[in-house]
Amino acid sequence: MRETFNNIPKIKYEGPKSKNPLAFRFYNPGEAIGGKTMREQLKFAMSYWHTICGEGADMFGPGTADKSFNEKSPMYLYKHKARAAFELMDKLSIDWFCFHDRDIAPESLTLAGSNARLDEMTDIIGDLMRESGKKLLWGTANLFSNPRFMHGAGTAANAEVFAFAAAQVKKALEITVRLGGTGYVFWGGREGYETLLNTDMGFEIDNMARFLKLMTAYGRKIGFKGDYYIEPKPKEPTAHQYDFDAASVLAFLRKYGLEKEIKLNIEANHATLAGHTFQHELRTARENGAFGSIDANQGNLLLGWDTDQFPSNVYETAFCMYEVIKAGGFTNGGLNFDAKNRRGSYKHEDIFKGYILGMDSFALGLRLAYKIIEDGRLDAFVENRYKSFKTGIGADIISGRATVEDLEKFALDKGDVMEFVESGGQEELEGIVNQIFFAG
Ligand code: XUL
Ligand code: CO
Repeated sequence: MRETFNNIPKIKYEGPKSKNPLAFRFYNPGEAIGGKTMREQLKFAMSYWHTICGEGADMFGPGTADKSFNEKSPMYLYKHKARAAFELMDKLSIDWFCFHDRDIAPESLTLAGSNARLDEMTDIIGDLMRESGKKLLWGTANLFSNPRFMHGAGTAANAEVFAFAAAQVKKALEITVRLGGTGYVFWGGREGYETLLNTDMGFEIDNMARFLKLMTAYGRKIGFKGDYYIEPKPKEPTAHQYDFDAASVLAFLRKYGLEKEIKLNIEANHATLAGHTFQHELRTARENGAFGSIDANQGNLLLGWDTDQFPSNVYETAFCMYEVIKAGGFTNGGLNFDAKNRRGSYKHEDIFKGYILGMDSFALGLRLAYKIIEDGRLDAFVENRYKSFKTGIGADIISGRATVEDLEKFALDKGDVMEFVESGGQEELEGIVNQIFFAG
């Protein structure tokens, strides 16, 4: 088959000292860490939209990267994109991918026409998957680009748009099932508002729940066995997105009885846009039994929008992998690089360098997370910090035996409790982290 990235070799692991820009320095797919290979632990996925479709357009100018692959007719172009996607995954040893319906097949003038194109491309992608052994981590529907979705999809002010969105997700679920997808993502797209002056917020959120109930039930009816995820995001494109962060999505799911059916897909840059750390969002998901999958990227903290950069911050990847390990690892989820090259990194080889950076950063993160756990000082500090709840009055609080009167008697007897209060030790702990990371 004709190669698309013909100047790029298969990327190999060459070790930390390699100066080859097209080699992994830390990601060694077959190496075992924590009883599983890095490949199994990290479950890297390619995002079809950024990687195969995104050309780097911004508010001030068109794209700089050529993803037209010298093809003129739309369906030839999308067939070429599919081959390029599988070539790229093969060369980077990426086993999984994720797509929106409109990434894999161009939209036609009618829904029926769009569905026919999707059917054709699904067959082609299915063949490429069988030949290569690559797998679909999750599918989703693009309910935000077409102008009909300007006021949202499930939360649109028009029932006609709600119906169209449902039909589009129905098809996206069907192709996800046909391709054996292990997940399906609901990212809120334009589900939110610009101003409350024109918005019935309660009604829109009720409709969002109606939409999700209909669609999740339909997926199960046609045999979808994987996980459903909501991907929280606080803003962009709308000023206020209903799926603001992990905690607000969990409250929404519980209000409408959807918490058993839908987990969370946590994205690093969405976390920071919400004013949280990536680890905070992962911890919130994990503590609520809702941890599912990850959109791996990194924001520019000086900017107020979703820059979707390839991750390079190893502190972030280490504490992300710490949460993943504590959650018991991925089941149906994985690490999807919802990340794109900077507009100035416009060459095909820059895509590979972006993925190499992201995969190496997560490989380092995985190695460092295990070091933190093996070192044990951080976990021991936290465990020890709450030790007063193990015995005496603390144990009575936990078991529910202690009454308010008991607590008052205890406090009166003690007189003052300041002598029991210990240091939070933040600086000591941050120093320990640096020691674990850099002392070899
Ligand atoms: C948008 C975003 C989406 C979802 C899938 O910020 O993250 O690409 O991951 O719709
Ligand atoms: Co995302």
